[in-house]
Amino acid sequence: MDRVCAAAVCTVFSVAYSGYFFTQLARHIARAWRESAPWSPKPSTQPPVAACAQEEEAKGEQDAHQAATAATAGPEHAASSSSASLVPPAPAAAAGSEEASSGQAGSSSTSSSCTWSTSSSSGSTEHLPERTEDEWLAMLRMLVSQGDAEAKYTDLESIGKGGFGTVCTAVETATGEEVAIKKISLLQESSKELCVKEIQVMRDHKNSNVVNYIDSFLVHEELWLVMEYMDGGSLYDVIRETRMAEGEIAVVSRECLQGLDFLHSNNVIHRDVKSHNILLSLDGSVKLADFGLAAQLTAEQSKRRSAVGTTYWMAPEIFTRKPYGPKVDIWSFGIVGMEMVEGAPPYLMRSSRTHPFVTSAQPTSSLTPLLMAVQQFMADSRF
Ligand code: 3AM
Repeated sequence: MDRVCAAAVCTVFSVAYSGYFFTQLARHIARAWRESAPWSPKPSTQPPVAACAQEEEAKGEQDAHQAATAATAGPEHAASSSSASLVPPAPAAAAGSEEASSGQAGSSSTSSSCTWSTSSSSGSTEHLPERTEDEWLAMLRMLVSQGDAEAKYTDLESIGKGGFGTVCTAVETATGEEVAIKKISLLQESSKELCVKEIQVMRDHKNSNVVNYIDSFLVHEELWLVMEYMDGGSLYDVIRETRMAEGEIAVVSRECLQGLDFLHSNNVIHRDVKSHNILLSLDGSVKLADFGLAAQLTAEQSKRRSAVGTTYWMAPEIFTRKPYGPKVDIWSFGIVGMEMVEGAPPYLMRSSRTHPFVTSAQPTSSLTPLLMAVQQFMADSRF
């Protein structure tokens, strides 16, 4: 049964990976063909759509930067700005700030794994203007709603904790709707940047396989990110408590791959795909969550280089500090497939069992005769 499940997951993984590869290849060929076609409006190294997107991206980046700077200058500027429209969808992150070691202790309950994002000192793939903490805060102020969240939501009950803060269930007073509120402390360095990105990605990429963003507020020193409540818990909980049947693994795989396909077709890389970040509802819906480490690719920045993610799920190109794209999420999802079959990602227990060659070693005292013989040999050879 294990083998059958492993084969099923491997098949899903390889089909997804190769499907992805061939889709990209087909797009690449189609683009090259369009550009070389005699009726092409004018020869260009960029297809027209991409050139347009590039202009908008650059403009958006500038607008956001100006808006952030204006808002930093004083609250009246921020108040006079219409909120979301001033901030472009997920501008590519500043190398220094995105990469700034967030030390975001993963929400992972897997003791030896960690979620991290570290600075990439080399490479030109992520070189954009660095923002200060104040600028990120200004952007955040423009993204969030102005109301009194503590009045808008009642009956808050904590359902879990992560490195970022806590997640609560709550009831929206006006509608009686149950929601989940992720409370993220803004006191930690880089947390404001992660909050900005998480809001932007969730707000701008709504899909039936992505946890639905509802609203956000600044409450004292916290961001309250209000989202749909997923009453079935995380895939991690399911894996930890049960053994999933083949059909269940297949349906979860299909739903997650649909979510990833949606994100990737919008040039978003999740960068922290793992069972903890896949949430379920009792009605059977399966959704990707936790977009704090997500990256928006642009025409100018079609690859990333930051070492970001959670160790056991991380694709080799991230570890080896090579430029990478959306395929890293497919690798991580392959590891999720292995979690669903085997209950844990590969190598989780590796640190407590080393290779038999090493564990069969003699005690260190067994080296003494060897060292004495060497010394004797050296002493003899001196005469
Ligand atoms: O601590 P556990 O793993 O039980 O699944 C998430 C995690 O639960 C849960 O909050 C905990 C800390 O991250 N969680 C996060 N977002 C959620 C949501 N939208 C959620 N649970 C339900 N709905």
